[in-house]
Amino acid sequence: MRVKRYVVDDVPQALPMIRSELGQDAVILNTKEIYVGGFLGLFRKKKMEVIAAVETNPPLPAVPRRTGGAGTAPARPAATGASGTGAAGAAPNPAVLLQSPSLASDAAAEAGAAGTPTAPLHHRENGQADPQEPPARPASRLVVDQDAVLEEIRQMKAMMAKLARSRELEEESAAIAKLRQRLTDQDVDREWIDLLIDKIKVHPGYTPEAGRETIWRIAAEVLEEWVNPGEPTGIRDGIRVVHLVGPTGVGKTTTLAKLAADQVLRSKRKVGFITSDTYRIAAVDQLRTYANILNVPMEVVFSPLELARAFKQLEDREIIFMDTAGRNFRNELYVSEVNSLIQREEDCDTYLVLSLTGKTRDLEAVASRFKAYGVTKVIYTKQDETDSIGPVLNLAMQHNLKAAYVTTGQNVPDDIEPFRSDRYVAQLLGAYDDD
Ligand SMILES: Nc1nc2c(ncn2[C@@H]2O[C@H](COP(=O)(O)OP(=O)(O)OP(=O)(O)O)[C@@H](O)[C@H]2O)c(=O)[nH]1
Ligand SMILES: [Mg+2]
Repeated sequence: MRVKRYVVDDVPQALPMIRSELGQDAVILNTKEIYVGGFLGLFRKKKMEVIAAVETNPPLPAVPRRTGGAGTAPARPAATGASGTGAAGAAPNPAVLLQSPSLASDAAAEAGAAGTPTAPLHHRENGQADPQEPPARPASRLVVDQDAVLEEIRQMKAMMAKLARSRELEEESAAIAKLRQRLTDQDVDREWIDLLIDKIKVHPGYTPEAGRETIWRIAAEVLEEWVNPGEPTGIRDGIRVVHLVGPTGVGKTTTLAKLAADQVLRSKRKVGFITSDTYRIAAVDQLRTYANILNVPMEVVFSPLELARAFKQLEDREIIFMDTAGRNFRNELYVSEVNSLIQREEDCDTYLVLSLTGKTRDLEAVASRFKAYGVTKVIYTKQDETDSIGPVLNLAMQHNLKAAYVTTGQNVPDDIEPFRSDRYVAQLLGAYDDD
């Protein structure tokens, strides 16, 4: 056997040299990265070391040749069946030369372990493994390699999906891209933006060339349908008790005063107040001030047990507004506490009060807690303090929470209006020609 070492830039560069020097029957026994040249360990160049060999012994006449090639050399026996055949076994299969470097070196290593002719020469000459040679690859490494390949395939798939998505985004028309930007700025969740754009693209009025005006019109149509409560959400005529619940400082007491003033001044109903907010020192006084201004009676309750007494005191009232303490309603305990105060009869309504200045994720956390207790209507406050009103859409989509009122300032009773989906959507989308 003739063994030759080549130092090349890459394995393909060695192939013609091996073929011309060792012939068509040569096999690559091993490849590895090496560093050559340089000075004091610096500026060394990366090269590939390729060990190739060709069988020089006469062929065994009994073994038939499997593939074509030089014509006289017999085929290399299979690694498993040829264990112990020794150097005189057979010539290597020329096809090995065409394998990828890593596969060829793997094959060499495996064959080396089995003692086949593709093992390095000195392995077979003295019967002992050279301590400098890497040990034959164990089966467990094959499994590890397989896992690595699978992982690479998975990563490639994820990358392709990402590329496809970014390609889609690139191909989106300027008008759709503008809409996406507008809704992102409004804090609308990505999930609903994607869904909206999918809906727009299947709308009969849509064409890929559609300009902003058309896109905005279709978007408004879809969004209005999404946020439309479907049924009246404001205080109906037959309602007798209205509870306001919600986190600290969102404007519950102020909003209660606004709603009560509307009932007293516009609907001419007899109104009463109950407050259970004995938690904050000034809370009772705050509501009492509004009660005095509107000239309505007020009861204070310290526990759910006192509710019956309070309702009895206010039995001549046509509608009773009940204020509750603002608490950290991310805490389940506080939510269940306030819910023990809520009347559940047909003629009772509960509104969750949420400030639009809150972070979407916090609003969603509180909303999902109250939703578990059957609260479905929301009063959004402090719209005057923010430009982004996307959370209204997010909560409508995510938790099916219906907007009932929007408050737009501190003035009692003026700064409140019933929620209107068309007005909301117009504000959310802004003008289509805004730049
Ligand atoms: N800018 C603005 N401020 C508001 C609005 N509604 C209420 N506020 C103000 O928000 C602050 C808190 O209002 P409250 O009504 O006391 O809030 P609350 O939810 O009852 O507070 P707690 O009872 O302490 O939980 C007050 O300064 C209000 O004037 C609104 O729509 N816009
Ligand atoms: Mg309050």
